[in-house]
Amino acid sequence: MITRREFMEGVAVVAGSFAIRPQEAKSIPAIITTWSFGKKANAVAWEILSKGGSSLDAVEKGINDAELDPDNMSVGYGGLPNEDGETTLDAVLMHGPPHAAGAVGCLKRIKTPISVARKVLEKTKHTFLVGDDATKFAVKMGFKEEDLSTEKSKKAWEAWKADPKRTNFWTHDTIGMVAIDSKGDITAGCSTSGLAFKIAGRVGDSPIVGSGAYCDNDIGGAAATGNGDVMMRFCPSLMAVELMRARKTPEEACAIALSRMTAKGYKAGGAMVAMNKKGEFGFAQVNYPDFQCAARNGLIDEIRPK
Ligand code: SD4
Repeated sequence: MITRREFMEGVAVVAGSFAIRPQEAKSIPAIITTWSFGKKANAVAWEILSKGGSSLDAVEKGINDAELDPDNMSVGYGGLPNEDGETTLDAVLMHGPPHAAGAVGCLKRIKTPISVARKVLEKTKHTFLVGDDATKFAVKMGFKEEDLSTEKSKKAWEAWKADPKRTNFWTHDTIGMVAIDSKGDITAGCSTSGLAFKIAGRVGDSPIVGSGAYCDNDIGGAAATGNGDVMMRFCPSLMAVELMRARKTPEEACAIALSRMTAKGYKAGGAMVAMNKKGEFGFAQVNYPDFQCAARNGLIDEIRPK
């Protein structure tokens, strides 16, 4: 078991961990989403949750909002491409009641990977489909094959290609979302175009169950954003949920999960959001000072830290 002292030591190396005031944050339904654009995604999810809808629908539709936004250059349509100039997408959707997940990695030419992940979850006995074959599956399921690049994403790639000192870089917009509905059912999801200008074929942490997102219907859920090549070595979303099972608060769970990376000497940037069965929120970041997240329930609709 992790002691309070170990937790404090962990936090000392985690560059910031913040709590939403507890009295405002113990109400269901509720949603917590990575990054400030999560507020807009939460509004879509809240429409569903506030009318008694399911967390599965709320997380899918909330994430679709970011995927379909051409100005969000790290998720879905308009996401920054790989080094060959092609945008490839990763997503996972995990639903608490059946403890089931669907995921797609390196998905091409489909704008809404979280919805393809939902088809994997609901229509197959599998969990994870990848690459062109995942696209073929999506087309069979009725999705339209489309060009994912926008003028903006093409220009960004051309500028990168023309730069003799080019390197790939982290974009700050992977969407990770955890929701609990009025029945108390939990869903967690994550969707991204990943590392900008990555090597073709690279799949990050986002579509990996337990890494990009995870939930246990008895305990809560968590989602992660950041340097996925490092984060996936720690399965931080699974870890955060297990820490909540061991009675850590969501905030403590996120901070401890991230401190596992620093304890091994990694300086990679990463951030997490988590929510427990009571609808309490928490989040933390390490070497990711710009990180913000957005939480919503019947009492709050806010971005933290401010
Ligand atoms: C990845 N974790 O593909 C993602 C990137 C990310 O905000 O979170 N960006 O490694």
